[in-house]
Amino acid sequence: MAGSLNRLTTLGTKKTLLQLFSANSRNLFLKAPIGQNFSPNYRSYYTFVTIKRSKLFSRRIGTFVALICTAGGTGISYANTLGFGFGTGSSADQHPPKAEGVNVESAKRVLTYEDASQLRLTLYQYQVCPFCCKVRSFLDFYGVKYDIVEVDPVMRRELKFSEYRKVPILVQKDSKGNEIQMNDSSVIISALTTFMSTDQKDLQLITTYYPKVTTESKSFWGRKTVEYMNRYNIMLGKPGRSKAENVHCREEKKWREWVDGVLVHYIPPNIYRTPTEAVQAFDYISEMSHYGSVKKLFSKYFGAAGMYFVSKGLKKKYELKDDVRQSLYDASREWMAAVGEREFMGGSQPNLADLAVYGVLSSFEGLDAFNDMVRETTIGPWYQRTKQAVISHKGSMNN
Ligand SMILES: N[C@@H](CCC(=O)N[C@@H](CS)C(=O)NCC(=O)O)C(=O)O
Repeated sequence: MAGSLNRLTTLGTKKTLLQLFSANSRNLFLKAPIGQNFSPNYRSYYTFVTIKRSKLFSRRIGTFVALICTAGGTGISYANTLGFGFGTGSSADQHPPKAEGVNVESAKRVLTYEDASQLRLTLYQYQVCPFCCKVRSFLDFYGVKYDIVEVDPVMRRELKFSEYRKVPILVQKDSKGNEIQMNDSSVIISALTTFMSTDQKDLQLITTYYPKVTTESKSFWGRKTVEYMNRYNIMLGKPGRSKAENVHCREEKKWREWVDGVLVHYIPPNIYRTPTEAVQAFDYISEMSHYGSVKKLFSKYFGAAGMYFVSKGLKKKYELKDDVRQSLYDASREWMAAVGEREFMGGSQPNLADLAVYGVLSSFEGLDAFNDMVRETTIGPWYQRTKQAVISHKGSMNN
């Protein structure tokens, strides 16, 4: 099956951003061409799709403004992501008690050929958003094919079809052209897991199990906050799980909540810890997001400067230690203590908690914060095992 997969082969954005913004530009933010072979070294299992853009700005002055906005916007979107509160809130801030370390295999969830043939998925994402990385790690592990639309973090025009203004969004298009939209990384993962592991194959119906709750934010910016109920619940429909399976499900759910409520908030204060690290992080973000050279330069300095200061606020908000690395190390150690002697928390294969922790950590793999964490804790071997399982689609029906 691997041979038939599409993947991103080269970075298709050859024009500079100045050219792209010039009066004659018709297709802004062209994405990469489509290749045919899957490389196990490449992290994901997808095809980039091209979004046609109408002219955004016709004058070069627009370029300058747009670049500054992009840098700032990337930072603000990322800060919003992680609950800094530019009009959005975060959920699941509960710190779970220590896991019992249950020694039971997670029930094998497999995507059958029949299920897979029903799925035509498109992921709207930012390449380095931890929540998007989490969804990709899930899809890749199960060998689910999907297209990717990289969203521009400032204009977010690619999301204009949706009321929900965050990424990831996963859209399923059935053979009749009906579209089903799934929002929120954890809802996406829970809904697809429900689809895979039960007789319920009506994805539209499954999404109704995760109803939207909108609350008015009390913040100065006063925007509405959208949350989804049951987001960590797999809807099995019928009882009859063994006691051990129930314990396993509770453990898996608790640690998935921990990822969104705790772990993810430790990332920005660590990757933007010093001005040098902030520049390194923005270099990485622009590289991974395939920014053009001018956009890269602006995002590197404006974005890095902005996020350096924003991350100080996040450090305070989420009560990280003075030396923020220590909080990251504590989190890694806590996770490894929960995994215990097991190969994965899920036993001999990753469960949804393994995939969530891996996905979120993979968003800053290679940066100083990541390397320090691997050096100072025992998380490295587990991380590599999980990565291997994800990139080789260990959860797919072929394995
Ligand atoms: N709870 C959501 C959080 C998603 C999120 O915050 N995404 C960020 C990008 S990493 C975003 O779209 N931020 C834009 C904004 O908040 O305006 C999830 O798990 O998917």
